[in-house]
Amino acid sequence: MIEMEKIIKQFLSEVNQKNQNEPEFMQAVTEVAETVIPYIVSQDIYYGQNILLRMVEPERVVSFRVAWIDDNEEIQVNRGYRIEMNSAIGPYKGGLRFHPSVNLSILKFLAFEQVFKNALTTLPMGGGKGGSDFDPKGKSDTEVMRFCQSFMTELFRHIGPNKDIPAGDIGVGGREIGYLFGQYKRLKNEFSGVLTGKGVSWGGSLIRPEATGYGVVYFIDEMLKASNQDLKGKSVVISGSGNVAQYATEKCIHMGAKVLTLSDSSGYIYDNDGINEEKLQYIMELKNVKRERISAYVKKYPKAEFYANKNPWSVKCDIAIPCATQNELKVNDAKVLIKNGCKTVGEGANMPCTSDAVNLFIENEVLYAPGKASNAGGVAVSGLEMAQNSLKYTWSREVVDGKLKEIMSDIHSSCLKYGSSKGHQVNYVKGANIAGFVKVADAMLAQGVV
Ligand code: NDP
Ligand code: 2IT
Repeated sequence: MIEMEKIIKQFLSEVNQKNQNEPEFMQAVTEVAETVIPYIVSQDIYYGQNILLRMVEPERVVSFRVAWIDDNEEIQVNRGYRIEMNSAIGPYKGGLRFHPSVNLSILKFLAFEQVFKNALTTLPMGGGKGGSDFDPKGKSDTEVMRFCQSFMTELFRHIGPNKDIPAGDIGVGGREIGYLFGQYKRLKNEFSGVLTGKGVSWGGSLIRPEATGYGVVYFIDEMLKASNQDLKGKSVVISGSGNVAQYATEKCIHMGAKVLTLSDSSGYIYDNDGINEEKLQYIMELKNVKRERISAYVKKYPKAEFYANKNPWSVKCDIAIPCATQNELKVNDAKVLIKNGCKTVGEGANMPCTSDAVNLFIENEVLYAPGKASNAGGVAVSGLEMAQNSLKYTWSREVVDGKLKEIMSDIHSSCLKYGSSKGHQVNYVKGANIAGFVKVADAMLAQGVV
């Protein structure tokens, strides 16, 4: 045991040496190393191949200037990135994030997680991530369009339908994908499946907007079923109010659970009666069309309460689904959730729980699903969008939703395969990390040292 700790520590110190000032990236690597290295050491085919050391080194990192002109005719300069992390099992695939906090560390952590997540989907996709420190909040539509066009004018030379296929993430939804796609098509004179999350009339897949949120709830349902429970009647606390939070809420409502909260970066709303379909429609209009703050909810529904600058983790619930951003649920929040009787946590966001919070959940036998397993439904349906683009065909809602459900169930089974141990709660972190690792590592071994 002591020997194993030494091996892990040595590995992490080597990675840290090369990646200083990248705390989010090191956080993601540490979690993988702690679960995967003991497995590598136990398997002759992987031991001594330095596979994990190869996996933490991106195949390629592109960083570029994005200059554009705002509505006041002032010149603005942002930084754009694309991290092409791993292409062992397929072309690079992963979203673009537009948020002022975007930096190399955050995108490398997201790209690293994406490699494992995409492997878990059962579809042939490598891992990548990109974005910019551009803040779409408060910008006019034409400013967003000009930014997207400038961003794509550099990005287009690095991507392609068989090379690297970006999609949305925080701050990048249907509107941004439209502007990015338009500029790519214009530059290449080519109509292709280079991006996913496209509109349904121009190559998009039905269920892609819903997929991440629906997928999280399908995954939570699998976890509950495996411990002889179900979602019906459960109280749910959700953070965020963007794409993932909205459709997680919708699926919870469909499955008979009661959603009590939603949030944004200015605070959270608490609705003791539960957010129903009509209230959710109002939120979708508020966030996606008017682009306003979640606090407006309490003006429309005065029985609900708004708590400024707070997260929703103090609200008593059976299930928590963090759907906003990384490290939004800290160890003190985890303590409060556990004290209030929360027994299940499914991550909709990427790495929303800090490492201490995750460890506390596992120690207390909370059913805890890491994002790379539970939020994989979004990229999985992106994979299905790519398949439909290749076929030049579209599948119905029912077909895509059926495939999504099946994929979430397969991911759950993969987690059980590597995360079960007699007499213990399933460790979904260990299960997801090892299952993702095995698929990518086998491909890397077969393809030689490249
Ligand atoms: P959206 O941009 O649609 O929504 C993001 C939501 O999170 C908003 O409510 C936003 O509030 C809130 N938020 C963002 N940053 C912060 C912050 N620093 N503090 C508090 N709240 C914050 O993004 P998505 O719903 O697409 O993404 C949410 C999470 O899900 C991210 O972690 C993303 O990586 C992950 N994810 C997304 C997938 C997808 O298909 N879209 C797939 C898998 C994972 P505000 O408006 O105030 O900024
Ligand atoms: O984090 C994620 O999995 C996403 N933002 C979706 C990526 C994709 O390519 O659909």
